[in-house]
Amino acid sequence: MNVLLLYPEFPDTFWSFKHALKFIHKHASLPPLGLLTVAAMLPQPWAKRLVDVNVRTLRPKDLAWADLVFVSAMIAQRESAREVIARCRAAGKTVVAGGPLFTLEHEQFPDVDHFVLNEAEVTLPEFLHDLERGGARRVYASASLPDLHQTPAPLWELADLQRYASMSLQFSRGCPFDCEFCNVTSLFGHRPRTKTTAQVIAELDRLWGLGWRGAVFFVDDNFIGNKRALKEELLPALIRWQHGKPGTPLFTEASINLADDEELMRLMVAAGFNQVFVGLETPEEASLAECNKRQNQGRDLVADVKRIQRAGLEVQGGFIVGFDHDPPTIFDRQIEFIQQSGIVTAMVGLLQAIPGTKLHQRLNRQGRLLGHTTGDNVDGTTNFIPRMSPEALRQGYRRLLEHIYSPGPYYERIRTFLREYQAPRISRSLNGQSLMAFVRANLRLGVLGRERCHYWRLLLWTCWRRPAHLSLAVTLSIYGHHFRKVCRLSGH
Ligand code: B12
Ligand code: SF4
Repeated sequence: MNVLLLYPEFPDTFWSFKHALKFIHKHASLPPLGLLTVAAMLPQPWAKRLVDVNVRTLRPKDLAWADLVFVSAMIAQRESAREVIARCRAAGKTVVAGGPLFTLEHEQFPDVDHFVLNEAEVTLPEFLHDLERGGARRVYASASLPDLHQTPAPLWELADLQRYASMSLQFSRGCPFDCEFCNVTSLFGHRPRTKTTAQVIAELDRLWGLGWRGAVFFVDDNFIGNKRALKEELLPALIRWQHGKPGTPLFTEASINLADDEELMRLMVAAGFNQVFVGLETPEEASLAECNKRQNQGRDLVADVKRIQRAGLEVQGGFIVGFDHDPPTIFDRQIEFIQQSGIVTAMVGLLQAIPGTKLHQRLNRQGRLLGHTTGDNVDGTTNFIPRMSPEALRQGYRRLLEHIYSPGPYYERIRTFLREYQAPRISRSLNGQSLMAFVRANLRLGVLGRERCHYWRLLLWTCWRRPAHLSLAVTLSIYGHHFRKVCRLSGH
């Protein structure tokens, strides 16, 4: 059996980092970990190939080779998923689909032969069993949440690793919190289910064995969901694993209560973490209460962010506007919040209601749903009737983005951050690739870019005040170029 693993294209968004990746000659940020994990669960004798449309085109001969095509996608890839499925159909191939997009809306894809939904650890064995007997059903779904101890290591060797900026690895699924808009708990539950430390170390060894020397993203929904397992087992093992190696920078996602635990932050930094994405959402307490973001309520969120930065972790932040309790002043308050916190990579999205979430259920009950979400919460659209007038929301959102990504405030935020940031134990190493990125940045941002004065001022300031962070200052300047491009902002 020849199985083609097919990953549709992401739109050009904040998350694609497309305009930043050009500086380091990479095609995509991360490989499709779900498909690589599923590949490892397929019968060993089957031949497997991966086509990630984000890094290379799907050719007719790829389809001609395949007996079965396995497609994975999240909502943001919906359009590209439709296109590639239509091509498979036209080529007469049997299509098997799974992953978050299909788990939520499989009935929208009449051209798919088999849906293997939810977590493949549960649904795939039954599908394979039925397929072998020639009687596979159309839909395989299950509400049970598997133990990850049996999850095999992803087959990274199927991917052309050099085309990606980072590798991804998963330690846990699920999150103890219950934010109303979030899809994680409806898909993966509240109890964080973890792999064993031995599994994680074996996966890192495998990446190392394949020659990977770059950063690794722990794609956990909330890395600190099980603090005891981290402190007692995983982080000490990661510290030992890094020992004697040049250092693999790690990054992840966590909730803000990370700021309360000095020991956890210290161990994470010692283990190689230098970046963490935190859902901050909003400075408006009533909106935090509305979306049940309990862990963010009643805190000084700016002080929390600075504590994490001082520990040696760069904080990337998720912010949302469009809550029912957002006052008209929310846009200015978000701007102030983001500028003060020194969160350079601030992903500000308009609230969207993803099917399966409590938010979706509530808006449905209230008769406020307007249709599908695009799955891209930074494209300026929403799929429900907001309390604020839609025009005020759209204009306020646009103004917010224009402000925080325009060069003045953006470069000012980099300085605010670098003033606070404690150099991590393992930082981005300087190599040929980063030197080339530096040369390109000098040309693209420092000569051709309208932001050139801000760029050179930042570099001079960094050399003088925070010389150890020069490479980081350049990286963040490059990200700014990407954000301005996707927001279609000028370089002024
Ligand atoms: C890494 C990640 C990303 C990366 C993706 C990079 C990449 N190349 O894959 C990036 C940063 C680009 C990203 C972006 C976004 N993401 Co994202 N992301 C994740 C995250 C944290 C991990 C994904 C992962 O690798 N998981 C590990 C693998 C092993 O799990 P998996 O893919 O689910 O696969 C399992 C099953 O689904 C199944 N399976 C998967 N595919 C297939 C295929 C077949 C054929 C079969 C049989 C089975 C199967 O088997 C696997 C093993 O059980 C997930 C959360 C999560 N826990 O999954 C969110 C998640 C997928 N993202 C989500 C969202 C909402 C987004 C954003 C919209 C964020 C935002 N707020 O703007 C953007 C959208 C993209 C854009 N605008 O361009 C949602 C998905 C919503 C949805 N239903 O589509 C998730 C679930 C998180 C959440 N908040 O709810 N994301
Ligand atoms: S803390 Fe993050 S992952 Fe957990 S429920 Fe809230 S938004 Fe989802």
